[in-house]
Amino acid sequence: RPGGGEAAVAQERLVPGLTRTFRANNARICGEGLRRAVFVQIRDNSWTSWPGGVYLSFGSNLGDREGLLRRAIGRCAAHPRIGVLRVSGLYETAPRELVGQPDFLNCVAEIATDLSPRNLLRACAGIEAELGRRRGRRFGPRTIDLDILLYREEIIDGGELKVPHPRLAERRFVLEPLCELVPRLRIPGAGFTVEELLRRLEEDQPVARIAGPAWLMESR
Ligand code: PH2
Ligand code: MG
Ligand code: MG
Repeated sequence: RPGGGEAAVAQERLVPGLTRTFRANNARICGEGLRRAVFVQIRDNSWTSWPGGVYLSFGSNLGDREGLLRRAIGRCAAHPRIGVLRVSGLYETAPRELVGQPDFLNCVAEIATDLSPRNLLRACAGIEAELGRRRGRRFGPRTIDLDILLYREEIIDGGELKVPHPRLAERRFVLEPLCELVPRLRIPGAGFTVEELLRRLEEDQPVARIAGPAWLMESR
């Protein structure tokens, strides 16, 4: 049976909703090192583990932006097949691709899950819908957006699902928070690490880190 009690305690404090999920599943986070995972007790003496290494991006530029990000991460943590391992700081970012809309708040989280990429995409869409997202124009303003950035080492080129996220390498609002979590992770198919991609961005893309990872437990 894995240790990681301390990490689990830290995560319970970090992520609202995690306590409930984890007590219910009797799960433990095995925190240190690179291969982070969530261990879930499925019967009294049977454990399974969900590997981490799956990264989601969260964005909002309408309504209570911070509250919506908080609730989206809480919903992920409360999902019976998702554990939230780590969350980046909070970034206020100028809109990209479609300018002339309000500034976004963005962050990135590492999750552990046994959902397939396709089912994870469905879970993300479900959370967006629960939080009242209505589909508007492409790249336009939205109350809440959950995107799969990376699914471990997988490269997927399906119709509605492309992983790694196809615009990840051009977006400072994604690379900055991701770099907080995994600077030296090599993006599958790109040949560059997160840190290197960030250095290669030359255009001006205003992003401001307005809070560290503790933003999630602070009520501001
Ligand atoms: N999302 C978009 C389009 N443009 N710009 C910023 N700064 N942050 C976003 O999350 C974002 C965007 C489409 O999903
Ligand atoms: Mg998006
Ligand atoms: Mg999206």
